[in-house]
Amino acid sequence: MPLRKNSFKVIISIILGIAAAALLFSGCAQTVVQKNGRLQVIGTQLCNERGEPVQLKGMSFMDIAWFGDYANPECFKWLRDDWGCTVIRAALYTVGDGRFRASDEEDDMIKAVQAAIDTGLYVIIDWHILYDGNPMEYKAEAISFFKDMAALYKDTPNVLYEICNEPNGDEVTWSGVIKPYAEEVITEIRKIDQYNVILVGTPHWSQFVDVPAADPLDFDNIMYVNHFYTGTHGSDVRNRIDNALQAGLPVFISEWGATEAEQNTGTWVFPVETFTWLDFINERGLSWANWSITIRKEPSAALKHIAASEGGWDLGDLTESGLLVRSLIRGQDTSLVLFADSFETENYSAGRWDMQDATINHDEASEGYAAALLKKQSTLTKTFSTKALKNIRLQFTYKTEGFSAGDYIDIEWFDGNNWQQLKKLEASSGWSEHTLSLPQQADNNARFQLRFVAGFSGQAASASIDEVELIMDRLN
Ligand code: IDC
Repeated sequence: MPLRKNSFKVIISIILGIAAAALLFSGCAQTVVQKNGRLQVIGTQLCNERGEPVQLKGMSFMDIAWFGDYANPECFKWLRDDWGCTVIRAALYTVGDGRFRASDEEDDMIKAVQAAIDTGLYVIIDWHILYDGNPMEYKAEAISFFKDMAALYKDTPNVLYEICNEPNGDEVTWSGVIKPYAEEVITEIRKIDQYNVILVGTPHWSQFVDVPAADPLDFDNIMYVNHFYTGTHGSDVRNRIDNALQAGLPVFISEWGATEAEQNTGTWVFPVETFTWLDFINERGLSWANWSITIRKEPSAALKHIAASEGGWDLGDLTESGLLVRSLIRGQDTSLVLFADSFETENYSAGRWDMQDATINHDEASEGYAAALLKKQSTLTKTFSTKALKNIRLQFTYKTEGFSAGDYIDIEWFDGNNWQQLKKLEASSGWSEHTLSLPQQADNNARFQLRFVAGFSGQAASASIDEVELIMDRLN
């Protein structure tokens, strides 16, 4: 009897084990692909297989060849479950390191697509032309690549093809170059895969999305691509999107950034302009992918270099862009954590602190392996526009050592003209966590700053600050 009971138990646990493994990547609920099946384009609208409108939201990878480590099922699962992504764009640069290289990297694409299939996400196979602004330059390679992809994925509803990221250059006109290129490539794809949606780049780095209206493509399930960067592009580009839609062109935003298009290091994110843009595209039900999942040190990178390739990121692993975009994908208007830093990245620009005599403490940390260290006369300052934001909360943890009577840390904020005191912190021998609410004058303030100031009488005193977050709500 005990034996039978045990083998019964073993069988049950094997069955449960298999079921658990199957559920790990699909999750309990239906995935977006299970729910919607094969996509189709009806009028200007992306629809599911029942003809109901769908809006996909998600992240573009910067380069699956360089950052392919992150294109794995665990990472995609995190992007799906924590961020709410329904689409991943796998960018494969045609030219990189000064040479044509896409054909060598088909395996990276296949791996990325498989990770999306395993996690039930839609995935865009992006032929990422950029330096090679004329798609005709590697047309033969593009055709061979997309024939391979179509043969592999013709029966896979997860897949969308993007055949030329950003055509650019004066001679690269719609009717003269891009349309003839698209006709050839689409014809070859359609011989193999008759249904999966195909995205077509438009002139001038995919900003002139209305230009094809005068001379559209004659295929089904085609969408025209628009790209924008909220720190660079404004109402001109939005008007072109509206013109395109009014002329009956389906539009897909396969890449947008909450930063400037050029990856300059001035202002990193543009929350106000980003809200304006995202309201605009969400009102029109347009699908989108944000640039980008990468740990590269650049404003549009969503991840700091400490972010593990398997996901599981805490907010301190995300850059300002990553934090803002995550909240947008999740559809959050309140309790937005728009800045989170735990100093693991030292002077890595993602934290962008102004540290006057403050340093990094590697011996003490509330979590991780580093914190900011204040000594006599040091300050730690963060500048962060709160435009279009309200109810600013500051969260942090701190610990002191060697304080004499009268030593303190001042927390101050800048109202645009003067520094105001928020709180005076006393000695604390253990880590002590705080959330402080800022007064209303801190709302909607383009010149907002925040600082920790060491009010220490001698060199013996020090304070460590860690896990700093700024939390806020949208104003409107
Ligand atoms: C940028 C990357 C950057 C890289 C550069 C060239 O962020 O790390 O050095 O490409 O490879 C685009 C392009 C996209 C750009 C992005 C940001 O589609 O490839 O990525 N951008 O500059 N169009 C407008 C902006």
